[in-house]
Amino acid sequence: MQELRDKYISAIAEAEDEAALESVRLAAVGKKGEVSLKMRELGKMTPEERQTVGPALNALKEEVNSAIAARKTALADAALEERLRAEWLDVTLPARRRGQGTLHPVSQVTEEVTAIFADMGFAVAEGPRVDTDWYNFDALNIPSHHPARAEMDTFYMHRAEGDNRPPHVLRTHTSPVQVRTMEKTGAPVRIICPGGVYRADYDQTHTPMFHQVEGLVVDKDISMAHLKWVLEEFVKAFFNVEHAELRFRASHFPFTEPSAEVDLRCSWDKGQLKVGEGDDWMEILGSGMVHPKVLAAGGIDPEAYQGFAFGMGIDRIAMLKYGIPDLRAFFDSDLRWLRHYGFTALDQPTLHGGLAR
Ligand code: 2NL
Repeated sequence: MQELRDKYISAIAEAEDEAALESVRLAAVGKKGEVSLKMRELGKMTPEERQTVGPALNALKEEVNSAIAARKTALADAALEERLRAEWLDVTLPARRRGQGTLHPVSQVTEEVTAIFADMGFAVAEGPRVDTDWYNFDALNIPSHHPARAEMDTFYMHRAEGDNRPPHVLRTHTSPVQVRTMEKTGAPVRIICPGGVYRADYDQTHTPMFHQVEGLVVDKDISMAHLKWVLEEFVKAFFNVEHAELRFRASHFPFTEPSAEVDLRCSWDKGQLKVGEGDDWMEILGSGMVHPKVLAAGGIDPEAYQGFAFGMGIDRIAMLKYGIPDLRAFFDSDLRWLRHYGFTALDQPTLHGGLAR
């Protein structure tokens, strides 16, 4: 009995896999197994013999079965360990081969503009693309009857029949983000707001979604001189030139007073733009001193604070800087275009690393 036990216990310990273990089980306690056959011999024994051998065989059978179960668990654990080792995967590795994807010029230029203004102490503010018509229009001194409201070709969100609340709109500029920021933080404010905006317009030079960056500075004793310096610094850094000349042309926006459109001295040589020299002027942005009503709408006392603001088209300045001829191609998702005009994702613009490539 002891021999039988030692034989099977060591066979179980030596079984390398489930199949080997199953053969040991059949040889020991299967229908024709050695232990089972011994149990069948109990009938031929005397009652006295049976009383000692019977319980001993039962105990042996039980010991063999539980040793098999334990070995089975150990084998399964080892198999799992092995699988985990063999199938180990570094999920932090890039999913695609490097160098396949590129940064869209809009993303690249947004990063460039952000780096330049961040260096001058501006924070980036973001907000919803669907907003109330109060934030998009009324707060910006554009009341319902104002022609700009019609001119802006606004996309209005649908309201259920009988729902007479004022509508939500797709923001037509990023100004509502600036109003929200004034409300939230109060003065002083020093932010830029880059992002997508929407107007129902589609032709050679307009797409129904495009990108804008607006800037807002509110503090005590802010004047147009500050605006002029900030914009000059921006233009020099953005176009990588030592010298830039700006021309402020009187204009009109509902949200600024006075207002100015800003032109940049440049030349066009064989379709190549040169900034800071030449006899041409190119309009690059709109700007002005924040209208007192807009400050008040943002919860800021216009008697105590002033501000300047400006807005420009990201897609447009991207076209100028990188010589991209057609605006509509920006939003076609054509891989050949993206590979041609795209930027390396791991080569982000920084002021110290250089903005132009
Ligand atoms: C343009 C002109 C401009 C602003 C945007 C602004 C925002 C607030 C208050 C006052 Cl919250 N002004 N933004 C001001 C002047 C011009 O954009 O031609 N954009 C492409």
